Amino acid sequence: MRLKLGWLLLLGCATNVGAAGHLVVEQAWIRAAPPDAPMLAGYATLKNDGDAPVVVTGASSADFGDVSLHESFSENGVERMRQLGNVSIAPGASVVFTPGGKHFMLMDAKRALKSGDWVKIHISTKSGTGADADFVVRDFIETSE
Ligand SMILES: [Cu+2]
Repeated sequence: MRLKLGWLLLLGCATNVGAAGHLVVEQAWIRAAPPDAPMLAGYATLKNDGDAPVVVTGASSADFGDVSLHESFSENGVERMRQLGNVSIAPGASVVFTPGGKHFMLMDAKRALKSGDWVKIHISTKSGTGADADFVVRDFIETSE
């Protein structure tokens, strides 16, 4: 632990001495959709490899007029979605955004996106600088995990 903190200070990553959260975005992708789709959905694993909680407050992208955090749920057998509030991630924990659950709702696309394209999305956090992530556009592959 002492060694790790030492490294942080050495690299100048820590803006204040002490515990800090650190957001890492993995396996980020956007589900490919027909060109006339009114919205797209993005998914990723958000990991906190810092030693304080990370609170995700929102997201934005130059490629979309609006990006928000959503969660799908089913109510009386009907699939619906709602706006998510802040998403808190404990140190060492991950939150998975995945089809049927949490997702990034991407509205008002500024350009046509097809399978294989990349989109940069900024994920904002309450303290700190957040994270920039590259999302690849691809078809949904059903996995049996
Ligand atoms: Cu949604």
